[in-house]
Amino acid sequence: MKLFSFWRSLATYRVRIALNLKGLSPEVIEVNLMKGHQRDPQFRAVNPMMALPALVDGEGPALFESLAIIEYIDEVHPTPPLLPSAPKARARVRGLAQLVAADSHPLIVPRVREYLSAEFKIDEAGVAKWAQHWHQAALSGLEEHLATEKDTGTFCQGEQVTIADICLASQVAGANFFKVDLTPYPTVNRIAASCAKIDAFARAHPLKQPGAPASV
Ligand SMILES: N[C@@H](CCC(=O)N[C@@H](CS)C(=O)NCC(=O)O)C(=O)O
Repeated sequence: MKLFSFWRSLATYRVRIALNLKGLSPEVIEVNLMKGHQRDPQFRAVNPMMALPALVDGEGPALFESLAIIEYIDEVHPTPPLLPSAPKARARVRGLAQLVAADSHPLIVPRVREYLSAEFKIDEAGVAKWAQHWHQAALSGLEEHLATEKDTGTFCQGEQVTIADICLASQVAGANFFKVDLTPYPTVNRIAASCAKIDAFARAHPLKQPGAPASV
């Protein structure tokens, strides 16, 4: 198994957590997003969207999109399960996960920030404000769901670690990268702290990966 990865990639962080939870250790191939290596022809042949992560399991082509990869890992290695069994609980977990991975994260990835600055001449402070805004939108949505819904427990869905917790952890790591104040989101913070105590989450953290700085 080969994982195309970069320390700072939040989507790859999600997949690393899932792999760790399942006890899988793929070979890691670095694609340096800060040097634009995702646009090199060799990686474009792996993932035409020129985005991380990509996972090759046995024969290619590579799998792409973090949530699709995580569900694949969960289907092939069902223990421990990353989705609850009840249909409504599964939909809630997928909804919380997509709030992060589909509604917020795509707005703050390098290609979007680079386009804002190159095409619209938005300065560094403006791009940071943009990223903070979309982080806050997702964090507010998560907080409202998690603080008010009875299914919330130690984790997003009761006592089971699910794909929603994986996504929540990536949202909080990204918020820290972009210096977003997390105090208005106490339930998100509490669940992120519970996740951080689990070795599979701790080892997967962006700042624990080869090439990462001590802090950002
Ligand atoms: N929706 C995708 C996001 C993929 C994505 O945009 N990944 C970022 C890193 S977290 C990336 O590689 N971006 C490259 C770029 O924006 O140029 C997923 O969840 O896998």
